[in-house]
Amino acid sequence: DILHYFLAIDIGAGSGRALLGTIQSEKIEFSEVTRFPNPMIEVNGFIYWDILYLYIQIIDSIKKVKSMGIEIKSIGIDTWGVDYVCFGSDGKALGMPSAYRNTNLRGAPERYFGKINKEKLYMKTGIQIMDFNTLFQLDTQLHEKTSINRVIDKVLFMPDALSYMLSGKMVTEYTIASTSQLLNPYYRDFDMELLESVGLSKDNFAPIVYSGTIIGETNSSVIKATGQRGIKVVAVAGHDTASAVLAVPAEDENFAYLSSGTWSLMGIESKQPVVNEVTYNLNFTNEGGADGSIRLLKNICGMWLIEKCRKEWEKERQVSFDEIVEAAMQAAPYSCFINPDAPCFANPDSMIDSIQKYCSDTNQKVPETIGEIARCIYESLAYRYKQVLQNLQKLADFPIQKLHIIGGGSKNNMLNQFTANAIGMQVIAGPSEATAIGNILMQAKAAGLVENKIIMRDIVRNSTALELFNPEDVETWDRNYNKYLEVFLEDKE
Ligand code: LRH
Repeated sequence: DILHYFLAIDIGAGSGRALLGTIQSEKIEFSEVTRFPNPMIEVNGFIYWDILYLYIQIIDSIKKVKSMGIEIKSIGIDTWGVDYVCFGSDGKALGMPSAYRNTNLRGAPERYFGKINKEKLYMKTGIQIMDFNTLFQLDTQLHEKTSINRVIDKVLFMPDALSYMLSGKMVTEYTIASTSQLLNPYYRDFDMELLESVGLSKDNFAPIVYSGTIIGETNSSVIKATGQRGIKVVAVAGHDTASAVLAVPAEDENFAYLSSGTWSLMGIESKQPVVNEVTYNLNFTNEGGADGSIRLLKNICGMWLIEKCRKEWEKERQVSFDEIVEAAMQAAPYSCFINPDAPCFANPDSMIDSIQKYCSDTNQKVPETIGEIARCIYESLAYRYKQVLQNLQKLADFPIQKLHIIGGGSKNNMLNQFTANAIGMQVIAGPSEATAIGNILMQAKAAGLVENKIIMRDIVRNSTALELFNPEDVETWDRNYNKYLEVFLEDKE
């Protein structure tokens, strides 16, 4: 058997990585090719993504693999959700793509509800209302009379845009499109009324394809730049969270997952969309899964809180994540709590100031040191997970017996233990590279090496070391949960 090499490009809203993977005798092996930053770049008060820089990172990773003497079978790209690039009828990009944390999106949903009311919109799409959903971004673009509006031919979501730059072929991959709030979750297709409401039609999007579809081959520009002959470009589960969920090392169906990175995405798998009064009031989302299942989940503000604080601490000196966790461990427990999802934490000028203001506004001890602030964040996250998990159990038609934590955040053993304590349930941590693994597995499927999700998950379990955390101190954690609830400010400004 010849060994096939798959190149997974996984780009989050902060950093990206390229991993090279192979699958052999029911095991996946992978190694990191490169890692690169993906900063939001502010120019004249507006934040952009640098799509050409991302393209160059992909080109460089192909070159690097080539210099190792390895032939790549295929390449697949996954990214964060909701953002997109607009193209003109000549196939050229219309400007730099806007980043979803732009403050011009504040209040965008409320303005949009004048067109289609909130409940009707939710019932049509089953998507959690968040300022930055593609629907609201496109509506804001229309409202602000952005100069490119008149010449938009196609809107491509971020992974599809990068695949197009590599292959010259345009597709709309289903999982990434499902983050847009433009799809009907039952038909898995665009909702015409929603498209019209933002001045677009189906012609403004490329045809929808499902994960595992081969889009084409790398084009002559890529061949010229890399010296590598044509490589297949595969539409993997383009939404990073969908790729991650595919790689949950679950043995059975009675689990919830937490994909932990800049965001904490907590949810369950469902065969059907769950869109009703309860999910509407809880603001749960129904995103598309890599295998056609539904990811019934909630976006929870995750490591963003720590990442932003760290940037501020680093103005004085270098502060590693290990140091932050160590300091948190030393700090006094249960001193103060925040609602990680309060709007004041979405993109504040200073995260530290915002956390301190939250605590003083709610008459709590105001955290000052790195350890105090980090402890406040980690404990509050653990309680937020408990709160969301309780709601998930109300929606699940099976008993949730364990929580799988995957993604970069799963390396934080202190938070894993806090989470197990708060939820009173076993936590299984790992793999931390779930997203890239899901990406590789989907390419392997396109190559005919693996058949379905069950086999994929067996492979993940066979190949990665998992860590178990059993609940401790449950009574104390339960008692302090009430304190968290008392200071829990709702998502209203
Ligand atoms: C996580 C993620 C999440 C989206 C957000 C914009 O990386 O894809 O699922 O909601 O980014």
